[in-house]
Amino acid sequence: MKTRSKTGLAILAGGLSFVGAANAIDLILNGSFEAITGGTPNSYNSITDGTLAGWDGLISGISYGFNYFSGPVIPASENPGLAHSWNQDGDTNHASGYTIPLTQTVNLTNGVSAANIDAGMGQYTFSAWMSSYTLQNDQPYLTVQFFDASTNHVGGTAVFDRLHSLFFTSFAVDFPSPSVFNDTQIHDWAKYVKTAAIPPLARTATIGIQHSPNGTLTGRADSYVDLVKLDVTVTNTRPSLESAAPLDSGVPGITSVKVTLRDGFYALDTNSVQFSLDGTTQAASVSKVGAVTTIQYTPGLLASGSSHSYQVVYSDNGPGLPQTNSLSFTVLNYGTPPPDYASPPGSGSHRGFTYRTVAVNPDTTNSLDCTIARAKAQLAGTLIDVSTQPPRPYTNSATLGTNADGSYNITNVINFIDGGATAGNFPDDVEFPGLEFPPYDLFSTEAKLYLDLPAGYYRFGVNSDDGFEASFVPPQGVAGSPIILGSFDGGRAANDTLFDFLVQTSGVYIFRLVYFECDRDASCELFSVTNLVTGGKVLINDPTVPNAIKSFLVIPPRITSIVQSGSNVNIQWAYGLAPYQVQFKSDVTGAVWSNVGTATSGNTASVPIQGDSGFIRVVGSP
Ligand SMILES: [Ca+2]
Ligand SMILES: [Ca+2]
Ligand SMILES: [Ca+2]
Ligand SMILES: [Ca+2]
Repeated sequence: MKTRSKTGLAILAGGLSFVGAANAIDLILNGSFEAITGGTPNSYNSITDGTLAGWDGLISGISYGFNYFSGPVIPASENPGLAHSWNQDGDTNHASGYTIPLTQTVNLTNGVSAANIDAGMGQYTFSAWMSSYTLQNDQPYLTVQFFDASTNHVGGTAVFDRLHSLFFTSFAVDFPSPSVFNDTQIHDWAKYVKTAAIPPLARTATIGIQHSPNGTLTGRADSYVDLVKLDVTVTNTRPSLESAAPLDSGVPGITSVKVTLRDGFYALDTNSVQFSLDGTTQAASVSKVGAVTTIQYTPGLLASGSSHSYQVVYSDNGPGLPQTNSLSFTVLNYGTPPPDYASPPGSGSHRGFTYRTVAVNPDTTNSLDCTIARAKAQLAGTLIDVSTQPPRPYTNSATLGTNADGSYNITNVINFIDGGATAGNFPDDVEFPGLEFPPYDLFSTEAKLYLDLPAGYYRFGVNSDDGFEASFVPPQGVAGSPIILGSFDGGRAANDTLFDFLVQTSGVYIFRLVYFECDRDASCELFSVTNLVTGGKVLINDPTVPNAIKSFLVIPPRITSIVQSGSNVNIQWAYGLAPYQVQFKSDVTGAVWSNVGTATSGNTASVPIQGDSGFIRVVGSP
């Protein structure tokens, strides 16, 4: 994705640190991080936890030549100097995970008079180069905020997040030509640029540099930043892009597109706004409050894994040409169970699900893989104990439930823990079924839930310590493979994995959750996210929550085999609750089914052939 701003003076997506103003003044002191002092000399020919004039907080540096990023260095035409900042922290104890920014506050009136700012004639161009360490997922995050003479916040907050494409212009390898943002160059040096009006009444601007709250932190932050600039100049400023969503990857299949634009000296003409999605003009809602115009459009369901672009074109009450902002996003991959995997909606009975636990003897000294494959073998009884002679499968040391397969019927929720008090998102955890003398290691569990799901788009989540795999499975007698929805294939502390799916046809679907524990703590929760925007979570089948998704223990009998044998047909069926009654009718429109034989607790029957055609069904107990 790229953001492109067009003005009457310059049309270039990247390559200019300011647009259309030859006399811009950079207000930032030491934005190239060349002269860090104090702290401790480090092995990268720079300083660790030093200070630098203008900046408030601790700062570490790395000299170019220690190239821990990917791709080329910042082009010489940008004058990157000899070093870049390595990490930055407003918290001198490093106790806050590098989320308290290193800051620099500048006086805007050093570049633009107060009268010009208040007339909307102060323009700023905020720019920086950002990269990160190739072996970790740390990322830098920059902000600029404006304050009036009484230090009240005015205007919006501009954010450069190296994880996101908003205000990204180009990678070093392409500079000064624009690049298409992508995740494969996530550790390359990338230039971000935003040009907009200084909000009227603003007197100071504060730049912040921190670790991206949208990334993960490993050890010391590797949030590489160089060439931070805040160029200001006087011009008749124009409206500019302030925010846009969605962006980049991982967007749900149902989403709403929202763009905000902020007026400059010239005001946006709301009647001029044109919005298009994937090249097609759409009737977006346009509203304006104060200086901010909001454009919103909600498309229908977007295909799994599909890529999209959207564009806003708008004019203002000045003499310039219309401006265009183009943005893009990609929908995450979501599962879609085939409609024939479902039993009819409302056909589930007896609230609950089955849960089966398989554990190795607690005093085993063997180590087992911490993987989904190990869990599936353990549940299938095929996991081999190599310490036995001859090697044979592990025996199950968990206490078996009363169902034929050793599972338990659970009537409420999956909110299990081994030995501890609480874990995950929901309190009131209980011990895993079948485990009575915690703590256990190296066990696996399987939950089977018959979920009554109205047609729609869903987000589920599993909070697990350690891993899991969630899938929809075809019922017996229906061809098809499991639809894998989400998984975590390894060890971790209790953490969420969210996954989306689409139900095309309302019905009762068979949902399988395989969970496994490796060592130390163990816990598992299964929940739905009731609101994709607010992220509210509800445990599946929670009897105390009216909008919880319902799970059932029983779905109607389903004939799995029908074979002629002389003057009979032999049928087999699965599911349902015994005793069963086989029934027949010769005409599909006939109202009356007649019983064939007497009720049976088995799963097979032989039905005499009557006439040229007929219909057979099996009815279970309520
Ligand atoms: Ca530098
Ligand atoms: Ca790190
Ligand atoms: Ca819990
Ligand atoms: Ca664990």
